[in-house]
Amino acid sequence: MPTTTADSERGFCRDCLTLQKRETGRCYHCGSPRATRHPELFQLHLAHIDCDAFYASVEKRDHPELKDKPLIIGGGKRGVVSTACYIARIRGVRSAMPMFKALEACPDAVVLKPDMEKYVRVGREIRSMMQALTPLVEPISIDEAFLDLSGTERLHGEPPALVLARFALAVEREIGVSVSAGLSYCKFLAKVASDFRKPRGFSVIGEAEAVEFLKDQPVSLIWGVGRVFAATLEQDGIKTIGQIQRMELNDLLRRYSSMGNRLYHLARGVDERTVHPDHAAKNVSAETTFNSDLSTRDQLAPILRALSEKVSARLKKAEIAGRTVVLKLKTRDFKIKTRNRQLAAPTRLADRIFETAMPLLEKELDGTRFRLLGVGVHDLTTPEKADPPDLIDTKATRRAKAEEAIDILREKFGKKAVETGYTFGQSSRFEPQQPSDREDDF
Ligand code: DCP
Ligand code: MG
Repeated sequence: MPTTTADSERGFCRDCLTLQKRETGRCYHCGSPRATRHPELFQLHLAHIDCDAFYASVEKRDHPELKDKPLIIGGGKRGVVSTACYIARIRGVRSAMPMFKALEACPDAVVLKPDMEKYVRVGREIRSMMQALTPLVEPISIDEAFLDLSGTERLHGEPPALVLARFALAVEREIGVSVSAGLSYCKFLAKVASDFRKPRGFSVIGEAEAVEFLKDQPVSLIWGVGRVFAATLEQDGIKTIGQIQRMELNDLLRRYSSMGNRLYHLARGVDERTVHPDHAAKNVSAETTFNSDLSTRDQLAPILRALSEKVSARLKKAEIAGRTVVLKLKTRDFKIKTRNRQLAAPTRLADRIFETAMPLLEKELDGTRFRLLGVGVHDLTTPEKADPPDLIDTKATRRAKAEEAIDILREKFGKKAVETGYTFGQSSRFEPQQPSDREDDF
């Protein structure tokens, strides 16, 4: 369906996919209120798709009698909410909320235990539908992915926006769950857009409006600005992205080093990251810069332990595992050292990551003062073959079992409920001052 400039000003209907001829609120063809209009609608190519209330949507599909009921997935061994349907969310239920609180907010909710195997299967079905649209699909988690649809217009006979809307309808019809899509010219804003009008959302952020759109948004919208870094920025008087837009690059670099660079560019809607197909990231890593330089085992080991736990948590959440453990150090004079070791089998356990990285760290402890420590896992793969029982080191198997038990307790009572010997009582001391991210390459 070739499009013209005139078409692009009119948009299309997300229900019948008819191009809109008039500037009316409803679709002139089917009367649906879901008509989408945007001046750049037919030029944009970068999409982010995220399923709506994913686990709950899958369960509602399989239990139609629950369609209009508040539904919570969680409980059982897990003491927290994994997700809640949008009806339960209106009543205040949120992911990661303790189950008793969720039931206080919504006593009539139906609670189902998660069926991970099923969700992984459905997630894969949706992923293969994405891969039929473009080879450039980058899964981020079980229910979300980036898609680069540039250059697919000839294949599909229509621009990316329509491909995306058609895809959303197909997932509803063929899989039975709904998705929200964001369309933009870069990853950062595509992801922001997909979160904009959930559920069944379709939001567009064009290049011409990006800076203006970002101006009044909170800094936490910026990819990589977590709770801790947002607090640092707030202490410095920076709350909105507009304030960052008015700052010089040099000033941001001086204040926040490499993160300053990211703030500067993303605040202006400049994001050059491309879509990497097949796996979510080349590696999963976490790092922290210290308030003052550190050099001893006693100082560094607990930090390495905490970082290993962070990496492990991300691997577990993303349903991936990795075969190579990488240690990163930055010396006082900014020299970066990386050391790595390959494992016999992929891992996603904090204990294995830590036990592998610790000897690498010990070799570097010769009095050198370090300003940064990081740990990461490379050579990512699916988790099926991860962490087999260790026949040689039976202690490692016992520790792996203990870690599983700790994971369950943490989900039940919160992250800090169980601290290991290494991290006990130190959590607040090594909160990263520079947010680290799984897409940081090292
Ligand atoms: N999940 C979980 N624990 C969390 C967050 C999420 O177990 N703290 C699981 C359940 C979700 C799934 O991951 O269904 C996908 O996570 P999302 O953050 O995309 O949340 P939902 O898809 O549930 O809701 P939304 O419509 O906000 O995307
Ligand atoms: Mg989701």
